[in-house]
Amino acid sequence: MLVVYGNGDGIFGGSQQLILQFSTNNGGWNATRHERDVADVNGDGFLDLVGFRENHVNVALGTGTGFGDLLVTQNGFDYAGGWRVDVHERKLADVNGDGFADLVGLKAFRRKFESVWFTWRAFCGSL
Ligand SMILES: [Ca+2]
Ligand SMILES: [Ca+2]
Repeated sequence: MLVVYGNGDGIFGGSQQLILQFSTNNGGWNATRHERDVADVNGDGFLDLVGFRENHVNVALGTGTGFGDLLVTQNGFDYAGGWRVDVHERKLADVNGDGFADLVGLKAFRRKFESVWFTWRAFCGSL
């Protein structure tokens, strides 16, 4: 994953690779099957990487200068669970206002709005 930091005046610097995972060559990510997004899932103010994989959701916590190891944080919302990049919407947003990004999904064929209150501490203890 590449990041280009902004200078605050609309000018961006050079790109930096902050993590090797979350790519086709490192982890087998496939853009037609696996959606990737950024959100602050643990409420520390740093954006984290979130990837919807074949059988689970991966998160790599952001540090401001890089990312930690990939964590498996959620079963479901994944390809095996019927979620398709070209059909279903998956978003990250703080739905319940607790400061932690939640997983929000829309499966059009079911006409049902699904969401998971992403309670980070419940998944990961006292990180
Ligand atoms: Ca974070
Ligand atoms: Ca939340």
